[in-house]
Amino acid sequence: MRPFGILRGLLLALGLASAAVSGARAEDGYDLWLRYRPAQGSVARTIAPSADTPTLKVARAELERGLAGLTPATPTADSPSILLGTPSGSPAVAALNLPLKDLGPEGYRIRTLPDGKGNKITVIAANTDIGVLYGVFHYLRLIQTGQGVDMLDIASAPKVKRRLLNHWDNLDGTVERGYAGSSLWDWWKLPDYKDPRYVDYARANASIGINGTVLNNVNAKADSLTAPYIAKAAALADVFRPYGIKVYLSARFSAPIEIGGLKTADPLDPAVRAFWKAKADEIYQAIPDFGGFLVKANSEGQPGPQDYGRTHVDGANMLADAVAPHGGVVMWRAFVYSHEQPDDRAKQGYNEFKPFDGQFRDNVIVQVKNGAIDFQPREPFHPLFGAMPRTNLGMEFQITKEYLGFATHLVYLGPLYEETLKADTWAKGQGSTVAKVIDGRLDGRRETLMAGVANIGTDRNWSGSQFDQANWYVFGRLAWDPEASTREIAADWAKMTFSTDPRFVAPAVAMMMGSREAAVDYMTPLGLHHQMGRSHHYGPGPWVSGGPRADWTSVYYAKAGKDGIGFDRTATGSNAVAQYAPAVAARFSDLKTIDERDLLWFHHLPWTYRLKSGQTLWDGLVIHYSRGVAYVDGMERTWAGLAPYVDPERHAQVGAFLAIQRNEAQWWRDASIAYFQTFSGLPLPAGEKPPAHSLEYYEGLSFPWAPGI
Ligand code: BDP
Repeated sequence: MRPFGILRGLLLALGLASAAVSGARAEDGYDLWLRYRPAQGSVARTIAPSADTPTLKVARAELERGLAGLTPATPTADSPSILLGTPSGSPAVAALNLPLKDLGPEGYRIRTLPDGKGNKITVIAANTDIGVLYGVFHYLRLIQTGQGVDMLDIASAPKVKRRLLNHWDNLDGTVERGYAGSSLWDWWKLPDYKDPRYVDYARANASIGINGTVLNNVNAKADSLTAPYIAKAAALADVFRPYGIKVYLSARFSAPIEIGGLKTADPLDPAVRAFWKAKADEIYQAIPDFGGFLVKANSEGQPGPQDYGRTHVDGANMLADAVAPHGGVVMWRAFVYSHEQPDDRAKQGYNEFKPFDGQFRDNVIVQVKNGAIDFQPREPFHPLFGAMPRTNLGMEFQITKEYLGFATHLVYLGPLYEETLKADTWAKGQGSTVAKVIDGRLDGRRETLMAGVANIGTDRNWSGSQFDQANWYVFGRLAWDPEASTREIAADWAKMTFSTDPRFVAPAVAMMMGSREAAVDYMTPLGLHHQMGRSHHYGPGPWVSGGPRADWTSVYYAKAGKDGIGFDRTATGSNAVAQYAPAVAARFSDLKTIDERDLLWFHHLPWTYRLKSGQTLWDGLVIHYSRGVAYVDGMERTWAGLAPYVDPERHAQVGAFLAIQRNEAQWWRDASIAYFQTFSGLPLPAGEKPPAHSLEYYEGLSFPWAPGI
């Protein structure tokens, strides 16, 4: 060995040795929550042979991989063993007669039993292979989170049938509203080259129960439906299939014209109907378990049935008929609002869809965003939830943080999702929560859906930041169980992703749980909404006005003036409240009963209006902005103190991002105060610092290269 080589070897050895001591070797986040680092208190196990189907093979491989990492000791002859399988595939499992009937096609049971030879055996059983895989991930999670696995009796089944990611990925590799690099899908090299990363994508999704993926942007190109692109999608479907993940495609409504040589896309035209039938047949030929189509129609300039004087029902049912013989579905988005329509944009989705309740085919799911505007930091639940009992209604959440600071703000979205799911629609009296609409219980619906707009790209850490992985994670876990606790999910994630040490977990989870409210505070407190920069949606832009349409401006939503601020959606204003059940409408309408978090969403109030705290509205606003900034300060301090528990690479990245967030939170506060003060004309409350710059300075900032457009 040359002298340099010896030195390098020595350094490497030293480096490894010291990393081993601190238990914190360099990591870049690629492994997500599936790191499988040695855990405490677990034992090595042997795995009994099981049937050799593709899914059981990956289940077994995952278990081996997990156990090898988590419990590196070599199994001995008397190590307890694990049995995997289904009653139909494994006589050993069948002989146990475990209660599996109520667990459906994806549920599982994990039970520890005596093996008859003085030892124990843990059985992971399900009705189908994919249930077994989900059970394996649950079992590994127990070890990863430091829970005992000696005596288990666990059963779990998903409450929502379709748990989908929606990728807003374009064929040129860009991702609309994506902040994590380029699209994972290398369309150009597919189908011949399948990036090994696709397997890790599938593993990660399966580990949280996600069972479908819409590969392309809702602002779709018809090319995705041509033969070469169907072959590419089929290649991805082949990779994902063993992991229980079905492929879906966004369909451009005008495809019959663009790729079918027709003069029209009128859904009642026989040639158009024949085009879609043939197209569906062609896709199912290549992808027998294809999930179906997602459609954005007559929304933000996308083509749709209304272009031909037809309705959403005509369009959706026509596509539904094309995929029905193959068992497919159509997810038809309710995110519609029209330029020509002078009415409050918040009302338009409901107005367009509610009259069609009961008219959509059984294999149509109307996919509704969580709120009536557009994924804002806070929105009241969408009034369509609870209002269409004879229609399958699916939830669309945004995981990518278009309106919540992109990838660099630490904002855990669990509480946002939970707030919506727990909201009471009162559709059938008290307790008619959005969660019950989504999982089908409220109206006895079986075709159920939760979709999340993905935050995944080619960044090594997948999501653009370490903590944004938690948003992917919590989405999957909530889609499995919309009533799960997002605090517990945060704790699981933090333990699996970083450390099980309670000195890490408690402060990290506390920090995560308050982070969304902090973002609301420094961006849009007290029910304000849509105050971001124009088009890229980066940073504050409360002054945004003019341009092609009023409802793309900030001033339309805040309605700030000398007389006050806020959008009157009560009976004296747009009366959007009337779209909710009477009990809900009454609560939102009445200043005495409305939760102040929604105040300016529903009310236009004078600057001197008294909040419940006794502060004036103006003072309260300023104090909320500052509180948000202070929370980020606190996160920076907390994170600095967590260095002993986190590898240096990820610790440094999170720290650097928190510094960005701190500056941007201050920017949001200062710019918003500088702007709104020109209307309130009031001084800042005592002790509040004036904005660092003039309003002109903030208005003059421009970001032509902001990501995600
Ligand atoms: C908005 C996004 C836009 C999407 C649209 C949608 O700004 O890029 O196309 O939603 O959901 O939030 O269709």
